[in-house]
Amino acid sequence: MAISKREALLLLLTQLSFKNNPKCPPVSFGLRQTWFLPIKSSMNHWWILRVSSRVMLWQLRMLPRPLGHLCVSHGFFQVTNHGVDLNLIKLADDHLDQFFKLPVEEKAKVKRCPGSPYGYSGSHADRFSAKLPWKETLSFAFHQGPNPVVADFCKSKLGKDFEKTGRVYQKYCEAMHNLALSITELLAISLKVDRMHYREFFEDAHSILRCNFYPTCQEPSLSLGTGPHCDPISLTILYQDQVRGLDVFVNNIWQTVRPIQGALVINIGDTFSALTNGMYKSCLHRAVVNSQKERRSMAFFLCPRDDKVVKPPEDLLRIEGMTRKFPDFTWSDFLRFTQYNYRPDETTLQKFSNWLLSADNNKHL
Ligand SMILES: O=C(O)CCC(=O)C(=O)O
Repeated sequence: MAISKREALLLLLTQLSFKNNPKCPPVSFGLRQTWFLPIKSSMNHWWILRVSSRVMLWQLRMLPRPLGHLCVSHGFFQVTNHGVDLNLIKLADDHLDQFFKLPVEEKAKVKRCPGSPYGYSGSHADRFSAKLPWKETLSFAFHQGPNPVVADFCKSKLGKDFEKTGRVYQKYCEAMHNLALSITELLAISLKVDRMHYREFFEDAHSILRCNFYPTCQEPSLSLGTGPHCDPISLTILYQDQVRGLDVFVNNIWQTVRPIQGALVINIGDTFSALTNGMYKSCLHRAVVNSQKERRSMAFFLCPRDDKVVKPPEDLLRIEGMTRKFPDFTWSDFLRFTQYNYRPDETTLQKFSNWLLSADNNKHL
């Protein structure tokens, strides 16, 4: 990647503060005040670069460059100083236990129905007949509107005791939705397309919050919390507690995403990858378990409204001189396709495209 003299000078000046972190591929940068620039070294090692506030203006100009670079490579990064109230994140984490420590018969009141992504599931047993994940999940549907959908869900299904929990997750989803829109803006800048293009596309998003609880496991080497998969959705914002568990498959090896206090892990999903005509990658990842400590995480999945047509902006195709890699599709069709298959992986989007384009496609999944 060619860089200007000024950028080269900046890199040179700041090399002293480089922190070599080969085990941690996803890099961090802040959306406010303190910025971390991701730089990939020639040895495929990843660096976290903390840039002092004195070079703020340069950072603003430079951020989209490395951001684009890592999205082309694997699409995982961490954000600090993201503006989401850390007390809200802590509160949401605290409320996980209030639900997951309930007796099984109570949790079963919100049991996920087959085919639905919402509600409680102990190990996704309804979807998988083998290699069951070592985890429990609670998922909520979220969209902005006059009714607080998450709070209403908790209240109606779990009763009065969970009204506060519902309000916490409602606020959490609203904060994640806003952050997700800001990130789509940064991604648009990094792609040199109209800054508002993706923000407007996702403004009426119908997203999902999935809370994950991974109990300790006596035989962690024989089990996985979440098996290897790619996210079919658009963007994931993951909060993970301080227990390591998230791995990303980069450069043909599994690499741990080390938890950073206060940071959120962002990754590109298949649908956003399609919105960039495959330029930005949706990468295989998994969650491992351990015998010592329980682990908690919350994944906010940004999804387009069901009927929105997913296609890359014309500007991008023109700037990059690309031809279309995937046909137009709607999120609801893609979601249904993934539900009828095993875990989505790096081949799923292409298989879906092939299916859409195939002559015998009668559009009935
Ligand atoms: O818990 C994690 O770290 C990852 C969870 C995940 O990948 C998922 O819920 O899809």
